[in-house]
Amino acid sequence: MAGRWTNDLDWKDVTPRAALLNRRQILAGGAALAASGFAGQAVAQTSPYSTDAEPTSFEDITSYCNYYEFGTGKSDPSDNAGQLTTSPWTVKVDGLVDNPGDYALADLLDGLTVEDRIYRFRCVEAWSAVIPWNGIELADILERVGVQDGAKYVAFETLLRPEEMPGTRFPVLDWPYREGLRLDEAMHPLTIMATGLYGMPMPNQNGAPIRLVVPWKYGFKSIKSIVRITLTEDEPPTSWNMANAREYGFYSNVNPEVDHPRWSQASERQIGGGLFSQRKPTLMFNGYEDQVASLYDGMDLTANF
Ligand SMILES: Nc1nc2c(c(=O)[nH]1)N[C@H]1C(S)=C(S)[C@@H](COP(=O)(O)O)O[C@H]1N2
Ligand SMILES: [Mo]
Repeated sequence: MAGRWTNDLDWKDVTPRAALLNRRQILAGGAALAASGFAGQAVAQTSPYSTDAEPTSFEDITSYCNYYEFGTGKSDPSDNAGQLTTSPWTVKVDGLVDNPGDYALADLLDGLTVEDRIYRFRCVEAWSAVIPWNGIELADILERVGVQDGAKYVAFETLLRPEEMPGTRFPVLDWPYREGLRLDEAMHPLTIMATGLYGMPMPNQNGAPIRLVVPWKYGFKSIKSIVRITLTEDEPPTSWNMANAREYGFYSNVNPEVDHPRWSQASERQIGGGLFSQRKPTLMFNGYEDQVASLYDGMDLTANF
């Protein structure tokens, strides 16, 4: 089988072509990628879940990153993640599931539909981007492994491999990086496991070979390079919450009305716009309010930040 995630083409080989991609080509990307033999049968249609905002350039998305396992500077991931071995890749699935096991990534994803999803992306640090992801709905993967009654949360873990991840030699966070979602958030069709962006395999610095994307939550919820998925009854511990519970809640839904203790969340700076680009207002649930607000009916979003 020839799924996109099994492709061993290095993203660096295709950067010049990527830099030329414009939005029309992204939308026509299905045909173009199929013609290039790149993406097998799994190339998608334009999704109703996609924004029509102009995507941030490939160059900006791949050079301004947060991936603390490779260092805390914005260019550390692009400088240091090239050495990460992403194949073979095994994902452990455990906890309250019918089919637990250590899955080769290609087996876990085999036959599932890879969709193009152009999503707004908002970091808790108040920068933002528009990213054309390629990914599989997490719900499809969870259905495959069989969620058992009693499961209420999904926990995720990132690879911890100090030989290849220089940042993990420092106790910046309690490694491995851990994140979690409530099961209904995980099952929401906006929630994807991304295997690529701009129609290319996921660049290492953006979380190769597979990372979570939850577009209505602050970016740190979108955990990279996932090696473990656990279905649990109790809310799982999460890295940023463990590091500073006062500043980083479990939910971390984008909310312009609830400020971070050290800065306002009312507006954001879109990356790639240059030093003097204007800030724009941050939207409730990052603009996904119509789709996700009902998940939080009756919840106090200030207390459950
Ligand atoms: N494993 C891991 N996942 C991570 C991070 C990290 O440091 N380690 N940073 C998070 C943060 S703070 C953000 S904003 C996004 C950044 O994703 P990007 O670099 O692809 O834009 O990844 C998130 N996922
Ligand atoms: Mo972030």
